[in-house]
Amino acid sequence: MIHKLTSEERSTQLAQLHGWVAVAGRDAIQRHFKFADFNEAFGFMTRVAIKAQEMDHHPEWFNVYNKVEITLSTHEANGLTERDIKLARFIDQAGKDAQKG
Ligand code: H2B
Repeated sequence: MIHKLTSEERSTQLAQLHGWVAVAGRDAIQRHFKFADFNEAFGFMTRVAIKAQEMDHHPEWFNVYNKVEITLSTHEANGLTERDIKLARFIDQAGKDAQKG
């Protein structure tokens, strides 16, 4: 079983990410993205999907046109783990160029 982050590890790691917030009532983090249009949003989602498949670690996400909401948690651990942090770092990088606001 993968190690669930302690609250200390959690806050250290979260401080190094961009715009991720804790989800109320659940050990998970969430970030909202807004892109110029659907094409930019879906291009971003495609890059994240390829990484997720490689990592065998998948986001929970919701897309409407140019908006993407992403929630990360490790189902197997029922909480936040290093895998979520690793994927969040990739997502931050992938979203950096394309993001509008
Ligand atoms: N993604 C996430 N977010 N949490 C998991 O525990 C998880 C996953 N487990 N992707 C993987 C797939 C598992 O179901 C497969 C069988 O390896």
